[in-house]
Amino acid sequence: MLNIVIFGAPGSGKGTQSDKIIEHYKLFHISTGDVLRDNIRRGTELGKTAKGYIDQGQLVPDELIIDILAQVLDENKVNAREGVIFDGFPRTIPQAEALEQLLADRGTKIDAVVGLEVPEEELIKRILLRGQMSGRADDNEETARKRLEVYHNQTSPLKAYYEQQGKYRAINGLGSIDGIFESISETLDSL
Ligand code: B4P
Repeated sequence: MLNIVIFGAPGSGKGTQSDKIIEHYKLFHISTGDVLRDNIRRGTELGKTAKGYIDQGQLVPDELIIDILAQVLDENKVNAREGVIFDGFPRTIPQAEALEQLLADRGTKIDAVVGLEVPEEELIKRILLRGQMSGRADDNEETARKRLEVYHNQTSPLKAYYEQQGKYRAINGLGSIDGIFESISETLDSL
């Protein structure tokens, strides 16, 4: 069983690389961003609450996202699967601690954290490009800069958190999508 977290700033390629990792390693994909956007599309109570935060470039509160994650883990019986890739979760230290507990309760753990490292101006460029194509409300310049600020303040401390546990694996997130995937697979195959 291989459980990994794909970690990085907004626009670093988490969703893009997750698709390739899932296909190759047959992992089960959990993207908290996708779960939230699906709820927004369906107009659920959760979606209405989440939209307010996402459109402002803020994180959805920890309690809410941790409950959602617990629900997704149980609905999909993840402890009986070959492995899971967590995409966009955890994004804060309390979320990381909760994930550790949720997995321990189910008899499993995180094996590695793949950190996609990309310079800030490239991140903004990618987000704006995606905004033009997808029309995602949070993919405009003002919100993108806010998301990056939130990332630096609340999410980036997780790098040191996982380094201390010896689980962090840095990947250069600049270059072709296939080239980056190759670096990721070399890392995962060496685990
Ligand atoms: P997410 O859906 O996770 O959005 P994201 O951080 O922008 O990453 P995403 O996966 O979509 O983008 P990617 O880097 O793949 O979260 C959205 C919002 O939901 C958050 O801001 C937050 O409000 C909320 N949320 C989600 N999880 C939460 C949590 N745990 N706690 C609290 N709130 C939470 O790709 C970006 C673009 O780059 C793509 O268009 C792609 O085509 C392009 N790209 C990828 N690789 C490339 C490459 N090598 N070269 C050039 N372009 C590339």
